[in-house]
Amino acid sequence: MNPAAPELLAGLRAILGAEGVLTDAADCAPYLADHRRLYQGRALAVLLPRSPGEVSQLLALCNARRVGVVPHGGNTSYCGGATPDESGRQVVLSLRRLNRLRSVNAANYSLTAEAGCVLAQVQRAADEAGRFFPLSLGSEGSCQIGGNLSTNAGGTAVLRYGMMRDLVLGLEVVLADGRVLEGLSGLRKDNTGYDIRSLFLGAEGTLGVITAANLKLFPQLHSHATALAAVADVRAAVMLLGRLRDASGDRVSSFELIPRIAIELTTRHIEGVRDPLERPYPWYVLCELSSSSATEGLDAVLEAALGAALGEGAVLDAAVARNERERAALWRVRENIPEAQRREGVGLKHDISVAVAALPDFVARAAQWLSGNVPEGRLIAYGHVGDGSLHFNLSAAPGAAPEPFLARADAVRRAVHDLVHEFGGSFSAEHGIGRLKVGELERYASPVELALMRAVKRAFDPHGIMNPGKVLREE
Ligand code: S2G
Ligand code: ZN
Repeated sequence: MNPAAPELLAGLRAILGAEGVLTDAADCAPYLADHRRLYQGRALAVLLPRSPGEVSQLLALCNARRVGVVPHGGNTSYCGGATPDESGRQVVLSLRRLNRLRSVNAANYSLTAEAGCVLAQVQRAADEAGRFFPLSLGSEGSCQIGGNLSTNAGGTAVLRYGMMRDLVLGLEVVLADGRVLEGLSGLRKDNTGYDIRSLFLGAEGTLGVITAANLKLFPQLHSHATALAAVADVRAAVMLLGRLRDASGDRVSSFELIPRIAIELTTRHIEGVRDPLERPYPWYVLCELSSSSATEGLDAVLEAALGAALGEGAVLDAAVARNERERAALWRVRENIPEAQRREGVGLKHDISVAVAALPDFVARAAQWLSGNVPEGRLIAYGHVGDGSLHFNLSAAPGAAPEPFLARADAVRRAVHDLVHEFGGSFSAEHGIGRLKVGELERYASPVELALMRAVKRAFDPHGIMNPGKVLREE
């Protein structure tokens, strides 16, 4: 432990109390490894502030001592964004105890939550106020609002409601030097100078610590129509999206691509999941219409649109949910794809996006490269077609040796990301950069973008204490 540590820890305990500073190895362990177990870090301490004031004081102290601070939310990052490095010189700042729901304003359609609030807690609070908070993720039972904001989370309702960036009315942020940006106004219109607050959304804790947010609420949904439609290929899926948007008065709230292999993996590995259709098809789409009106007859709209598509061969088969239980069963297939892939064995993940209309060509080109270069891999391309965003994952074929398959990871990542770049797409559609994709950002961001990002980082965090090594390499 470095010689200055005892004094620093004493200063931190004076701010946070003994219970707010963890140093015992067992207490710290849950904060030192990422969700995917890609990284195993070490920390001087794990800090648990209970108020923005405590965050302000601890950051001022760490900034003065040049001690790296790693903000930590629900630890559901796919890129190691909340895990300290191996030096043992950084502190982890957990927002877990900064979790008050400060206010719910139904008339203003807004809610103010502290960063440590779990997403499901915010969804419930909105519902109890007769409103709806639309961010929906598989990890909603454990991910925290601060992490959702810091990674600009997406999920399965982006098509209708946008990403987390689109759901924010205001932010409270503590800067590296302890100053507090008070920006929690519930205003929908405020054109007064630079949009400073937006810089913190998706910054992954590298510019400051988000301690609270004023979030947009929406009218509660009173009707859904949900179906799993079988299609021949990705092009048919994209065409079906347009068809349903037109037929429903743009009521499509989710539109998720599911390849045949994902049906096989979820029925194999996930308790209670069955194939919703009688026979296998190459591709499927889970589509959902929703409305805050109970009298729009969305079921009839969906059935008519799918019926017409079936008649023309644009859709090969379909299962329309007749009740809430069947709707939940269809969603269970989709939401368990990541877990089913994990249980199947070793895999490679790519979180990409291209223009929606370019998806068919991209998938065809990438699949062709993979079949020629990774014969032992099985493509699992699934996810948010409506946003042009796919989880372009590979699973090792049954019987394939894990090591040689994983040894191909760099070559596969390079080929997939270079192709995404050729299509003008993004190599990180949802999951951010964290530590895992720092090199990819340097490769694909333009020199102007990188120069501006570095200028912002220097301006907001001149001593580089905020989540060092994440998003941008340490200077
Ligand atoms: C999703 C999972 C990411 C992955 O949409 O379920 O973000 O690569 C994810 O499995
Ligand atoms: Zn996703």
